[in-house]
Amino acid sequence: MARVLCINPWIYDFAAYNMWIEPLGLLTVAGVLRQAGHDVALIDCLDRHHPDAPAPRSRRDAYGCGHFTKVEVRKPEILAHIPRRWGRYGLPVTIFEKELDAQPRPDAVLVTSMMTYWYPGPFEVISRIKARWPDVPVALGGVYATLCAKHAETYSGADAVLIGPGETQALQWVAQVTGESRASKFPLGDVLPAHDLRRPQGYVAIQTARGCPFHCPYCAVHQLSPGGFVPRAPERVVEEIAWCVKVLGAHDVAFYDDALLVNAAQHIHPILDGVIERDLRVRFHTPNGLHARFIDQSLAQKMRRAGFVTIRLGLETADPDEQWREGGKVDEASFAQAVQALFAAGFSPHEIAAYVLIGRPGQSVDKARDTVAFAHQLGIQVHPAQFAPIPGTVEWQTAIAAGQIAADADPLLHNNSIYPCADPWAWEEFKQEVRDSNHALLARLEM
Ligand code: B12
Ligand code: SF4
Repeated sequence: MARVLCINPWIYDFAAYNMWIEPLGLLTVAGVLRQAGHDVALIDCLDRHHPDAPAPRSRRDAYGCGHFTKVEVRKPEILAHIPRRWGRYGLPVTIFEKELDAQPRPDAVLVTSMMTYWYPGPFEVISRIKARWPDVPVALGGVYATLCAKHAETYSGADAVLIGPGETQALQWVAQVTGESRASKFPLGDVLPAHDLRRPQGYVAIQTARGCPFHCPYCAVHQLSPGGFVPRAPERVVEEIAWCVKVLGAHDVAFYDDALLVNAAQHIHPILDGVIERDLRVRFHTPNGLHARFIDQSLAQKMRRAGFVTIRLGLETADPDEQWREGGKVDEASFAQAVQALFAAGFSPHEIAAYVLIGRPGQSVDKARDTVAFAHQLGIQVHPAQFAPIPGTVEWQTAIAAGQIAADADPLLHNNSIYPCADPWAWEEFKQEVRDSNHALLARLEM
């Protein structure tokens, strides 16, 4: 048995808010190592409920979301021109070091990474681990490690950068560096993520399927899930939700799926039937946009009964030509029908919003205004989602060809908050317009 320490790093950014953040990839890998017989521990730098360093609370926190503690730090040179403060979000460094003091020397350390432009967090963790235990092997995995593998291999200081899904790789790597070879006792897709390693946050993230059958030009899902779209067995998903609710005390569940509603009859319907039959009192949230075209009357009603309260629909654009070019995953008619079905099922305009992607290479602000007007006509709010160029995608190539980003750009420049491919002023003004018109819409609907 090897002693494996897993670490979820801090976020370094201009802004960060906890919207049901969970290091689900790391917990999945931890679950696999644990059931194979290794001794696994977690340090979560984004733990908002740490007893010695609770994160700030505000009256607007809802459903387990909220702010992280922020410490302002000097901006990296490459971001010096951005007139915003940069900082480290999460546990104070002193608390992190105390957490390390409390750990016996591990045989191996696993560090995860999320957004490509958040790499300073993993780097900081790795350098602190190496300063304390120079001989303990450290592996880095996750989204940044996969999408920017060369950068990670060159600069992270990790002994190994493991690319892509980590279940098998982590088992093999731990065996290789510790000599402790353990086989998984169950099929890997059947092992539940180790949600219990995290201090209860009131919510959990659940993923019911890997990958996505669509091919949007700006999305990296096919690099991250090279095995294609792989749904889990609905009964295993219900079991996981039941465990999180009954044993871990979760009240809120955020779906991390890329395509939650695809094959609805075989997938989301039986999952929600299971939730309703087992009377799991929980609220569901979809911070990742849903595909509106799969929402009909019966699904909308079931979503309502099962406890959905945060519904985000991917709209991206209401322009039919652009929709067609994007692969036709959404069109005006099916979007409008979905919204009507949700309202008919009893959802309120406070619970539903459309994501509209902004700041894409060459995108017109006027067309985005039309998209907003379309959503508002249907009676739903709009949440602008700022575009982040992702290496390896079609849109990344477009941005390079337009001279908006260099092929070897520092990943800090992928940050969606700095509008890497567009004029920040135009889109910030647009965002303010959207905020104002959202308020006007809600005020009108409440009259
Ligand atoms: C859930 C999610 C979110 C959540 C937050 C998640 C979080 N924990 O922070 C929310 C909804 C808040 C979010 C927001 C955004 N997101 Co997002 N998100 C995702 C999503 C759908 C799933 C990630 C996930 O948890 N998957 C489930 C786990 C099981 O998979 P995993 O993390 O990859 O882990 C596996 C492997 O990576 C590996 N692994 C992981 N850790 C480790 C560690 C070791 C040691 C090893 C060996 C292996 C390993 O093994 C795991 C199991 O196989 C991904 C897409 C995707 N399919 O990955 C996009 C994705 C990460 N998001 C993306 C984007 C663009 C955004 C937004 C910018 C969207 C927007 N415009 O608003 C915002 C940015 C937020 C911000 N503040 O900057 C991009 C990445 C952008 C980038 N440059 O990095 C992705 C890839 C989607 C895409 N369009 O391609 N997101
Ligand atoms: S539908 Fe969503 S997850 Fe699927 S390819 Fe498009 S953006 Fe990516």
